[in-house]
Amino acid sequence: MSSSRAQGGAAKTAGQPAADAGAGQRVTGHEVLIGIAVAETSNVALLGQEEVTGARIAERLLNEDDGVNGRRLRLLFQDTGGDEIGAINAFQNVINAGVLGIVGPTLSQQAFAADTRADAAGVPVLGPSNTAKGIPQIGKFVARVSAGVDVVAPLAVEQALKLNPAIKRVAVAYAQNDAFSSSETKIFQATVKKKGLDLALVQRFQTSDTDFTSQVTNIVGSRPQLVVVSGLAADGGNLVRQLRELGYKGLVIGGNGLNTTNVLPVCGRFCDGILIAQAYSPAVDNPINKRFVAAYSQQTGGGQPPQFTAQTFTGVQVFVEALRRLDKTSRLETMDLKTLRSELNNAVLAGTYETPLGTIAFDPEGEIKQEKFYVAQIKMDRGGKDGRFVLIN
Ligand code: 1QQ
Repeated sequence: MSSSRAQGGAAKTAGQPAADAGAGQRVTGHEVLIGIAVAETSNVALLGQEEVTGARIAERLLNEDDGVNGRRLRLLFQDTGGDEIGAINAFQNVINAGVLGIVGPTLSQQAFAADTRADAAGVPVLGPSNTAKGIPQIGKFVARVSAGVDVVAPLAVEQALKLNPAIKRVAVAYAQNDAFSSSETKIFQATVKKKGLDLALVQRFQTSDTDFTSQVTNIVGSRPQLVVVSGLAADGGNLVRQLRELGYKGLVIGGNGLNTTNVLPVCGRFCDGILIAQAYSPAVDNPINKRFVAAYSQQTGGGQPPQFTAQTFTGVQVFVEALRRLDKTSRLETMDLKTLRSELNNAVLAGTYETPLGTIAFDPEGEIKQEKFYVAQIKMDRGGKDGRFVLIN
């Protein structure tokens, strides 16, 4: 395995990257280093583990394709854990280790804290799963391959209305201590109103909550025909389970924080029917997605790649393709690290990429331009233990 691990755990404090980080250093040793700073531990690892898988597959396939014009791609993994301080430390560790760019972190909540540090140090960041409003605007060095809540979330509401055109009353619930959940719920609430539906209740919770008795009692009391949950996988899954246990029978939409099969053990048979909008389909018909799907399937004994795996693969791919292009106009070894990071950032934003997400590009602020989105519904097996995300549009 060619990937490696930065020194020091997520909890250890790394040195602050200097404002002139990388000045004087150069790419040497026929190797190109990219940092992967995502949640490998904590509750957020329910989402982050799928990202590690995507990065590893990208490293393998891109090296099979001659790496960066003959140089080996090496990924430097650093666990962020689930919070802001872990993300800041992980970013600082990989920056100090000399990465050219960073794919990470897992949560928008972490990105608002850590991306500012990378931006100040002049290190390009590609957010693999940072969908809150305002992420690309953090700074010039911050872009994302994860389409924002404003373009993705409304599709789930439209799908719910197709499945049940009689829906009139809607309750939304969101984790008020999480930046992504607070951002996504705004889009859901605006969509509900735009569709002429009645927003019967806005219920708050915390990502650390495990007992949702009072929240689900309020929700059921508001007599909704659709419940929309913006939270993360553990809390969101628990809320849905307790909502069903209390007898709610209508449709449920889960936001991007529930967008993983790791939610299935949390809500079990009560996950059945949850609608979740998707920025990825394994059926995308291009050569790179076919290779990606085959590699994932081989690795997992026949599984289909989930969205976060595809987005993280795409983040690594974008850096590598931008570096290949840049190298052809200015050889990487001729630039010092500071210049190279800055030129890489420009190259990332200038390119168009054929990826597992389809054809993508970026606007000048670093927002992804992506063409197609989907909606999946969770189908649980009879036993209620295993299940699948089935694309329904
Ligand atoms: C964000 C997200 C997360 C729920 C993805 C893991 O979309 O924090 O922006």
